[in-house]
Formats: sequence, C-alpha cells, structure tokens
Amino acid sequence: MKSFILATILLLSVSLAVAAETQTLVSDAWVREAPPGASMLAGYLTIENPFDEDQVLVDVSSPRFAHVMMHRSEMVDGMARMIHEESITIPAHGKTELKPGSYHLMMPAPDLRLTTGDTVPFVLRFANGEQLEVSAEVRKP
Ligand SMILES: [Cu+2]
Repeated sequence: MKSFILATILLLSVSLAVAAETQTLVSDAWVREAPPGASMLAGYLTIENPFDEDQVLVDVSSPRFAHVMMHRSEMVDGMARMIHEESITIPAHGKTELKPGSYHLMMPAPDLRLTTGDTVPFVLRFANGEQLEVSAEVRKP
C-alpha cells in the first residue's frame, strides 16, 4: 500500500511538471486571400493564455512582409473604422480571437499575391519575452 501511494505521488509530480511547461497556444491562424491588386492583407488567429497573468502581445513580424500591424475594427455611428493597437492583451486563463470585425493583423503588401493553400510564417512576441512561431494558411473567408 505504501509503495502504491508513493507511485501515485510520483505520477502526480510528473504531471505537474508537464503542466508547468504549458505555453501560450495559437490556433486557427489564417490570412485572407485578397483579390489581385489588393494593397493590404489581413491575418487572423486565436491566442490562448494558460498562465495566471495576462499575456501582452507586443510585436508581430513575418519574413513575407515589411510590416505587420495590429489593428482593431470598430463600428462608430454605423461606419467601420480601424484603430491601430500598440499591443493586444490575452487575459489570464483566457483567450483573444483575432477575427474579422475585431482585432486583426494587417500587412501592406502591394506586390505580393497570396492564394489559397499558401502558408505565411509569423513570429509573435510577448511582453514577458515569450516568442512564438506560427504558420498561417491563406484561405478565402
Ligand atoms: Cu486593419
């Protein structure tokens, strides 16, 4: 019986160690296929924060683009407008969706034609120093 309890304690500490290595999760990363001649492309993804503290996304970059901006769409008096964001906060144990009509990534790319099935790499940098590489799929909305 004593050895059984010991084994259980060992197993518990192993699973706790695994949980401690949990990291920020990114899912559903995609870039909207734009018509030929479009000067701007938009990107979307979902970020999940498993930590006890808020995560703050402070920078996004991609080797495919000179700039990646963080924007938020908002309706003001029935008109859609975009606001430039310096950072995007993902609440502790919560998630933030970058999606059409809300937060999104915006990339000026007048000479780049991306079509469905292409992939775009992004690097996300957080205020706590965490850095994540993400591969986004180009698709039609
Ligand atoms: Cu925008």
